[in-house]
Amino acid sequence: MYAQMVKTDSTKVLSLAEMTDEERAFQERIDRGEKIEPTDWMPEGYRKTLIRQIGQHAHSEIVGQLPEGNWITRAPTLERKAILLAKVQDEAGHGLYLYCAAETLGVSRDELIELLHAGKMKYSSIFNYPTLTWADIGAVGWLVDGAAIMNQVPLQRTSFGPYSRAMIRICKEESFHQRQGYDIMMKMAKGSEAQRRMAQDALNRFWYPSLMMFGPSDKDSVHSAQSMAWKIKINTNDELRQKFVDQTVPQAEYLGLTVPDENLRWNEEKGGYDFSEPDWSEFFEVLKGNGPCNRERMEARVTAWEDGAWVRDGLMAHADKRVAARTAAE
Ligand code: FAQ
Repeated sequence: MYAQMVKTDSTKVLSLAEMTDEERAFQERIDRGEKIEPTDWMPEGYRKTLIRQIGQHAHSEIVGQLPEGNWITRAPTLERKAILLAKVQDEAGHGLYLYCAAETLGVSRDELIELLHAGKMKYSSIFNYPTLTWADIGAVGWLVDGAAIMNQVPLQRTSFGPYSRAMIRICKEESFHQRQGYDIMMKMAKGSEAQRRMAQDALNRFWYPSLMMFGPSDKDSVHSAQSMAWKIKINTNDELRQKFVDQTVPQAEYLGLTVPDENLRWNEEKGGYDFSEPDWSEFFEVLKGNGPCNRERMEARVTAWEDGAWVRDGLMAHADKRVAARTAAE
C-alpha cells in the first residue's frame, strides 16, 4: 500500500478521446472550475498525486519548524522571541491542516509520517540548509516564506476543495511571516556594518536554495503537465520562479543588498528579470538526501516522534476507556 501511494501515475496526460466516460466527466468538471470534494469520484492518479503533493507540503511545514526553532532561545529580544515562537507554531498548524486535507483522500497521518521517516516521501529541499546566524531567520521569513506564498496563492484555486480551503488560511499567515522576515532584514541591513554584512551573507546563502523551492525547470518537471490539467497545480515551476525573482529583486534593492547573481538584468522585452538558474545538480543531491542537513533533520523528526509515543499512547488509552464506558452505559 505504501509503495502504491509513493509511486504516482500522474505523468501521462490523456486526451479527452482516450478517457473513459467517468474520466471525461471528471475532467469536464475540472475544466468548468468546479471543486472536487472527498466523496466525489476521482481517478486514482488524481488521488495519488494529491496525496503526494499535500503530504509533501505538510511534511515541509513540520520539518520547516526546525531551522527556525533552532533560534527561538537565541532571538535577540523578548519581542523577536515571541514573534518567532508564534511563527513556528503557525507552521505546526499548517502541517496539521494539510495532514487533515490529505486524510480526506483515505490516507492517515500516521501512514504519511511513517513514509516520511522511511525516506519514501519528500519535504521541501530548502529545509536541508542550516540557519547559521540571526540574519538567516530574516532571510527565511523574507525569501522562504516569500517563495512559499508565491507558490501557494494560486493553490487557493486548486481543484481539490479541502486543499484549496486550507490554503486560504495558510496564505494569510504566510504573509505575516514574510513581513516579519523582511522586518528583521531591514533592521539588519540598516544596522551596524557587521549586521549589514550578516544580512548580505544570509541573502547570498538563501537566494539559490529559495529559487529551488519552485521545483526543477519545466523541461525536467515530471508532474506539471498532468497536475496542471487536473488543476492540482495552477502554474509551472518556471513561471512562479520568474514571478518570485521579479518581486524580490526590488525588495533587495530597497534593503541596499545585492542579489548574488552577476547575470541578473531587467529584460524590457519580456517585462521581467533575466537571472541565473540554480545549480540543479545540487538540488538533485539534496533530494537524494545529501544536502547539508538532511540527516540531522530526519533524526530530529524521528526522535520527536519516538519521544512523543507515550503521549499518543496515553491519549489513545484514555479514548479507549471513554469508548468502553460509553458502550457499557448503552
Ligand atoms: N523540494 O514534477 P515536479 C513552506 C520533487 S512550504 C523537494 O516539478 P511537482 C512553508 C517533486 O516532489 C514549502 N522535492 O513536482 C514554510 C518530484 O518528486 P517525486 C513546500 C521537490 O510536485 C516556510 C520531483 O521533484 N511547499 O515553505 C522540490 O509537480 C518557512 C519532480 O518535480 C509545497 O509543498 C523541492 N523544492 O512540483 C515552513 C507547495 N521540487 O514526488 C516553515 C505544494 C520538486 O516525483 C518555514 N507543492 N520536488 O518523487 C507544489 O506546489 C509542488 O509539489 C512543487 C513541485 C512545485 C514543490
